[in-house]
Amino acid sequence: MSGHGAPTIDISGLTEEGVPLRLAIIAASWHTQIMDGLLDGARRAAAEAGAEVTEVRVPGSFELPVAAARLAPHFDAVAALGVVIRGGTPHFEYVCQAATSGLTDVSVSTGVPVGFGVLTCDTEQQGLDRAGLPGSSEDKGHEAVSAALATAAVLRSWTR
Ligand code: DLZ
Repeated sequence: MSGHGAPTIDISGLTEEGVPLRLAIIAASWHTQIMDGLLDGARRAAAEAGAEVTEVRVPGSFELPVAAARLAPHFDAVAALGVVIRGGTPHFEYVCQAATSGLTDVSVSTGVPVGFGVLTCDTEQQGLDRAGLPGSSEDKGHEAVSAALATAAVLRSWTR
């Protein structure tokens, strides 16, 4: 999977009706430099959309789903950010699988969009390339928030 073919999501007009979307950004704490880039991008996207933001930190990506499950009912959208880098044991697969299926479950069971900003990388360089830092080719924190808020706006327009 590559970033080729990604859509441009216009989030600038999401608060036109004057009611800001409430967004929870949940961030794991591993791999600080990459995570700082993801968080910056996530905050930038939230500001562009005029969203009302709450930030929550958890220790690792494994803890993202439980935090998302508790927060989702109180927000219009959630963005989950994590950085998992492959090591020498199968631990990587278990953490990635738990985060991915856990966050999917939360999104589908609550009906609250969860933006997937969890990087699952073979190397630290792959994470740096996607972190929205100077020199990165992709900005996955911004992408995760944009996708969650754009989806929340569509759902809000259908459920008023
Ligand atoms: C244990 C662990 C390892 C080895 N690697 C990562 C990682 O690369 N990224 C990440 O977000 N978390 C990692 N963790 C921690 C787990 O997500 C979790 O916090 C612990 O297993 C405790 O439940």
